[in-house]
Amino acid sequence: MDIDLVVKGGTVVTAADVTRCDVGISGGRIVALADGLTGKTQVDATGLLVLPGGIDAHCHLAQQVEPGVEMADGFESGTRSAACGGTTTVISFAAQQRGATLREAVEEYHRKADDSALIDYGFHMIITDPTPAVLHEELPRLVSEGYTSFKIYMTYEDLKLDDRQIIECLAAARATGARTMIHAENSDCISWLTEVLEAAGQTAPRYHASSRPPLVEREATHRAISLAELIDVSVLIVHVSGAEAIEQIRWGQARGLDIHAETCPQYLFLTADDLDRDGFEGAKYVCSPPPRDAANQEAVWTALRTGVLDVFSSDHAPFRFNDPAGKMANGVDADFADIPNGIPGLETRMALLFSAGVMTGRISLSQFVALTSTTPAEIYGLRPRKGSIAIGGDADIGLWDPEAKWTVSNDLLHHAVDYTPYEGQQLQGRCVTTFSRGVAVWDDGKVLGAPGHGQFLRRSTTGNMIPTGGTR
Ligand code: DUC
Ligand code: ZN
Ligand code: ZN
Repeated sequence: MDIDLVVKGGTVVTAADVTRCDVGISGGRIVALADGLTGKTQVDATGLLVLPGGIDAHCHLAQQVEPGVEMADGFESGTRSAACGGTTTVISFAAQQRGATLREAVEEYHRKADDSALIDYGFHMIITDPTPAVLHEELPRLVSEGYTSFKIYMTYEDLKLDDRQIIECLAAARATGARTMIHAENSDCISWLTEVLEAAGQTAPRYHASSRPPLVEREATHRAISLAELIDVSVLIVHVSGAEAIEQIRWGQARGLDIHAETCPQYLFLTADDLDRDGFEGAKYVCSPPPRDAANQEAVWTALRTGVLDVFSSDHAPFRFNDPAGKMANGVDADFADIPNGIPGLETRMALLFSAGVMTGRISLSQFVALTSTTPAEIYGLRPRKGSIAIGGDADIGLWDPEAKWTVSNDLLHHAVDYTPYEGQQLQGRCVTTFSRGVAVWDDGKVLGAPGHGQFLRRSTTGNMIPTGGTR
């Protein structure tokens, strides 16, 4: 067999197996898994782990937010940063403006991404205006074109849907096979708590956490799961922050409902104390739901280990700190409610979980692969092309050095944000080479990828009815 490239002598890890073998790559695909392969070129992977490229299924790039505020990363810097951290696919968002169509959103985000991305990408739609035309005419067409998932919000004035609208969206998801991601926080609780805190003069960044306590997330998570049960459709709860929401997810799963759930690095590595750093520093950690405390971090670890949480994404929402278009949009003593929500994390996502999860024995190597690549590929309709090291699949591969010790510093990262919330974290394990469809895009500390290499991914539907068959 004529093989273009052989990755030789590494330990190949999938969600099921850990095996010593060579990986043969031709035409951007994996064509052979065996010992003793030869090819036109070869890469020595002795002592390295050969992992499926990461799939970051939740990241915001070039997303329009409020007037005067800008995301630091578009598709070029965002995907560059992702690639340097071992990620080879991002699923970002195409956000519908109220009064506009989903089609307009998708076209707008294609214009932003198509010649810019260094790695492959897809879009989840964000539905903010679920009119009958949007749900019954546009959505089925877009799903058939490969936009097979959408996110809906239970909070944020310009994004949130009421229960009736959520029900309509879930029914449309069931009819089209689309996957629904839900941002579960109770909007009215947040606005009431925010008013109470502001009236008491409690406006520093640390009160962001007080305005969105765990019960706000717990109530909305329960409601989202109950509405999914009503419609008999699977849902995925995004960015789960701690024990109370996890209890609700476990409850839904134990009822036999097909509930998927995602968490993110901020809920393992940050706490509400970070929001209380000196001066305006706490603004660097403002994201929603907010980081909780050490006990909640442990609950998130347990839920990752036991499979209650099955997807690990970054929720990269990049705002520069020292910037009037970023965290300082409303000044350096802004009310917590006026600080743009979101933190960066595309490049550090996998290394943080690898170090604190795999190297400590909290999760196995195969669980790491499942959480960061295989399960998101499955849930979001990218299998069998993405998410594993398998013959016929894309040669999206990260070579990881499990011995590499390093300290996270923003100087080492490739995003366009001027800080990382993980500054100073000491890690073991690092992606040293990333291949996107057989092309090295990151190697030995150098970016080799080029904008425009990334391809748009049309995704399939994956079956989203819960196992009750509508009999409840
Ligand atoms: N919360 C979100 O829901 N999205 C982006 C960032 C954030 O903090
Ligand atoms: Zn969200
Ligand atoms: Zn998000």
